[in-house]
Amino acid sequence: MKTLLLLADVTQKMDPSDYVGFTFFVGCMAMMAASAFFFLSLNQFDKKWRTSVLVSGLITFIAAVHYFYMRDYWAANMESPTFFRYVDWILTVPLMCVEFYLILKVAGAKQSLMWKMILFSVIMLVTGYFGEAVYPDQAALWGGISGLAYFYIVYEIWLGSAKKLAVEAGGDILHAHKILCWFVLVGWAIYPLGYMLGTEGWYTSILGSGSVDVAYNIADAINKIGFGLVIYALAVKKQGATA
Ligand SMILES: *C/C=C(C)/C=C/C=C(C)/C=C/C1=C(C)CCCC1(C)C
Repeated sequence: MKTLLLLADVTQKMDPSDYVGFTFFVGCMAMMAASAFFFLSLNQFDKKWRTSVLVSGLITFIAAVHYFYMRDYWAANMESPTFFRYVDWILTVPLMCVEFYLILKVAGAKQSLMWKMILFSVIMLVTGYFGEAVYPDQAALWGGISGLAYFYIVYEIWLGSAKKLAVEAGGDILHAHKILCWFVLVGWAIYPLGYMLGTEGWYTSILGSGSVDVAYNIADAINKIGFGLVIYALAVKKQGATA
């Protein structure tokens, strides 16, 4: 009964012009549908590719659960759910690094590559959280440090050892790796842009202010679902080749 009343409360408060709340709702449904899609497809893959598709599903599923929390937090407080946002990212971004490792394993990728990428992704997110939530008057500084860690990840996959492994693997894997590289370079770049819209720094006079949540929600849909679909398509292709 209490839950029902709470839900009724939240529903009543939804304002038709609340486009931020709208993107949180769509985010919940999109992440949930994508998770169902990845999980229900698992049976068609053999063991080698099942793990990769399973991780795609875990990424969207973890995001779906956080989106339900973020949607309600937004509806109740009309304030960015920064805490839930970063908990989601600290779980899902390292899993995306694991995806790079999993598809490059055929070319002999070592676990050290995976841990290096995970470490830099954690540095990127922890420093970003400091700038957004803990020391907002030093947002530009923390965002800059976060950006360096981001560039390291970009370097590693575009030019570093991950790139070399992808070239060695060749074929479908190289092709998928390239698409994932574009996701990280372009799709992930939406996040620092959203960060700059939502915090104060040297960039504020150039960019102005805007909804950090709309930017993050659009970026999450592109990067989590799109990224997962690239892995799924690769698994389907490889499966066709071996079956
Ligand atoms: C599913 C969630 C993903 C792929 C989140 C990615 C987040 C980033 C690439 C965040 C990057 C940031 C910077 C590069 C600088 C400013 C602070 C951040 C954390 C927004």
